[in-house]
Amino acid sequence: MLLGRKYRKPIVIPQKNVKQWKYTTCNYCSTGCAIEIGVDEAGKIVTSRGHAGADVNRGKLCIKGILEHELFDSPGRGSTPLLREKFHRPFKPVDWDRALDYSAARIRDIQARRGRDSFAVVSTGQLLTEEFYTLGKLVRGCIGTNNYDGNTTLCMASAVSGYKRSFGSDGPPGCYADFEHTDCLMAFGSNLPEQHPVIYWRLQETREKRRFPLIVVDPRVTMFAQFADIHLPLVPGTDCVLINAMLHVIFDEGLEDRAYLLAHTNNLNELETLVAEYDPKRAQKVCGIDEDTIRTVARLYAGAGAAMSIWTMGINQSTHGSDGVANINNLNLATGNIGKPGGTSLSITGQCNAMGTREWSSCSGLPGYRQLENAEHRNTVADFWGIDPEFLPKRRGLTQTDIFPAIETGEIKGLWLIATNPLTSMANQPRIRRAMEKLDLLIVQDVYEDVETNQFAHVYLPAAVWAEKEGCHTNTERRVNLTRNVLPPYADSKSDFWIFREMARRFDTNPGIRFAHTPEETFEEMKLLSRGAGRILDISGMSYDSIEAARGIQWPCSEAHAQAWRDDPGNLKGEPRLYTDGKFQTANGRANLIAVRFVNNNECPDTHYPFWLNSGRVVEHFHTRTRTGKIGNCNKFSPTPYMEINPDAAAELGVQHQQYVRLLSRRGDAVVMAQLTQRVPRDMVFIPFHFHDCVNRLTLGLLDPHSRQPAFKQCAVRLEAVDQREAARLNSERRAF
Ligand SMILES: Nc1nc2c(c(=O)[nH]1)N[C@H]1C(S)=C(S)[C@@H](COP(=O)(O)OP(=O)(O)OC[C@H]3O[C@@H](n4cnc5c(=O)[nH]c(N)nc54)[C@H](O)[C@@H]3O)O[C@H]1N2
Ligand SMILES: Nc1nc2c(c(=O)[nH]1)N[C@H]1C(S)=C(S)[C@@H](COP(=O)(O)OP(=O)(O)OC[C@H]3O[C@@H](n4cnc5c(=O)[nH]c(N)nc54)[C@H](O)[C@@H]3O)O[C@H]1N2
Ligand code: SF4
Ligand SMILES: [Mo]
Repeated sequence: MLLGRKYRKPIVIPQKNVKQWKYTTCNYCSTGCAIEIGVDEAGKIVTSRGHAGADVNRGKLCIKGILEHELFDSPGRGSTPLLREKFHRPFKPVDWDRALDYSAARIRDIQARRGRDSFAVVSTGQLLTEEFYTLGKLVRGCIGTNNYDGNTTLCMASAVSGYKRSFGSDGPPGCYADFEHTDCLMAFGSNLPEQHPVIYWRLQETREKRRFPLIVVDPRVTMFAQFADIHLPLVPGTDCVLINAMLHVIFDEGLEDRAYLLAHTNNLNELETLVAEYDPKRAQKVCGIDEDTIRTVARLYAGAGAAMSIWTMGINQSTHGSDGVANINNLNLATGNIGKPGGTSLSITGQCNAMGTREWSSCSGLPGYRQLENAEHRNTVADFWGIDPEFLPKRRGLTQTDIFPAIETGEIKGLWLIATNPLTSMANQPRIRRAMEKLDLLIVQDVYEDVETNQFAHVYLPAAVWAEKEGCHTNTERRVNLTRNVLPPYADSKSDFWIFREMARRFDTNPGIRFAHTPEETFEEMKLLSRGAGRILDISGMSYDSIEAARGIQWPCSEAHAQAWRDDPGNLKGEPRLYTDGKFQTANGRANLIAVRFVNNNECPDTHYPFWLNSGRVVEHFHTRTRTGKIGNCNKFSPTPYMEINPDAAAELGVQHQQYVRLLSRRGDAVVMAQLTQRVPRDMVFIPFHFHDCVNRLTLGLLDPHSRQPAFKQCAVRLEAVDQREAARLNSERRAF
């Protein structure tokens, strides 16, 4: 055998013959990486690369982004609209006119018989911003139902609610560059290296140059926890107790930034009085983190020159989601860490354009962070759209998690699902299935015909995906970035933008309403709605060309910013941070401190169901796998539904590594493969939610009272042995791509 360097074959990167690189933004997670798609002489897509000049990713991509261009012609794509009168009959292919005429007629019929709100619309965080705006205009201005929401209720609702309660407005105040300035970073319920790999890389890069403490709060020993200086494996659902105890120490030891608190906040007394009750000695018994560690972490955080918090679903998806967010904001306000470099409270967003839907879709309000409850806002938007202000509802309608129960009760008869797959992604799947069976009309608008929810559809509308379309996303740090149209839609699928405009033509409710012809014209229209004194969500200084030239621009970005670029063309940027002057969007301009009392209202393990059921994600897959499940190299790494279980718990139950196990909850059962690992404590199992007929057959999904977001991560299950051959058979019958 020949050994040694000189005998090794050199690595050769095959020549891809790229003729042109086209500019896009990744369509998976909210990191917002800029991707260039390589097209050859014949116009065929041959490869992708991260854009080296984009500040977000600086040339990097994760596995999903690198392979994303493979999805354009992946199996299961919808090629033509489909129609059937009853969902158990076979679908028939129809042309677009027939599908849209039928849909519009049925919507009008349901609304005529049962009232406008008996038809509901549930969208997503995965369309382009211009599409969100157009959908909002269609739903609010033409169809006129108030039961209109997005899957962001499963995802970001608690962050939105917490931001609004604390700061008077949605909008994450920080940015990735804060990593370069912070002296202490605390991450709550986020597994950054797997779920936002490129944000993690940005963080890691700064930590290699300059050490500062990284504290990770997660009941699991995630990859993030393994890289942390301090890992706090708290009892699920008790983050508020931990934070209250930290605040107790901070006030008790006089470590707070009293000058900031007195100048810029409301309710200081209430907060101080409440946290006085949360002595670490008592708190440790609830949150499972010992008193000394709580004190150490509190002192580290308050003592750092600048400290920042980030969080994701471990906080949001809880019955204390909104309170958790408000309490993280409390911690940052108390230590003077808002709106300063390295001092911030930064919610890490989920989907690629979950921010875009919050900003522009009119789901929970009106475009540009306007509110239905505010008469002036209703008038402005109605006037701008050319509709009667009285046509707009005066308060928000049902959230996604309340729409499904309203289908059960018969209050809602028709549903339009756009780019979301609730049959797999919502808690308590048996109940969701029963609700769907009850619908008189279900319209599913998705890129994939084989999306599970389509089982119950009457109309299927095939949508174009990602760079088959053109438009913007907003990422976690408020950066608006562009996807250029690279290729035409697959087969006879159409862009969501086209579908919304065509649907609008079929409603003559408000004859004055007009829809722009292209996404770029739509963006120009949105700019007009975004400008104005005191508006933080200002994009009026941006244009498609300037966004591409800057590889993404953060809002607020006003006409004054645009003028600054004209004077100094190298300087294309918006504002990296919000609230730098300590002025907030509340009535008196001060941030609200919110005293958060902990009530243990979760489904906790007991003698019948002794394990916590925790759920989340793995790096290779995205959500319900409609996309990544079709991409060979993503699927290969994680093909099987599995659970993490602690080896000691497994030994006690006689469960072997890679054996199949049945899990039971009060809702249903699921069969998964056991992966023995110390990542989870002895009383917990963790299951990625990517697989159909799996974890969401078990989850309960109790709702947060403020945000209506489900507690996906705190449920109780027990384990049972299962016949291995039967389980293997069941498993191979699952959808395999
Ligand atoms: N690869 C990949 N990346 C993704 C996605 C994907 O599907 N795949 N989805 C995107 C989307 S939409 C989202 S929302 C984000 C989600 O991103 P993350 O929130 O980072 O991911 P999750 O795995 O859902 O949950 C994070 C952690 O919360 C922990 N946790 C559970 N209960 C608690 C608790 O009570 N307290 C605390 N502090 N932690 C707890 C879990 O153990 C888990 O490790 O990822 C985005 N990025
Ligand atoms: N147990 C458990 N459940 C969870 C979670 C958890 O942590 N645990 N996390 C929750 C979270 S945070 C989220 S965000 C949700 C996600 O839940 P879903 O939104 O239901 O999941 P996706 O698989 O992303 O569904 C998006 C659908 O949109 C389609 N699509 C993609 N791009 C386009 C497009 O451009 N146009 C159209 N029309 N369709 C498109 C895709 O094919 C896919 O079918 O799941 C939630 N469910
Ligand atoms: S980190 Fe997120 S945005 Fe970046 S390539 Fe991966 S999935 Fe796409
Ligand atoms: Mo999400």
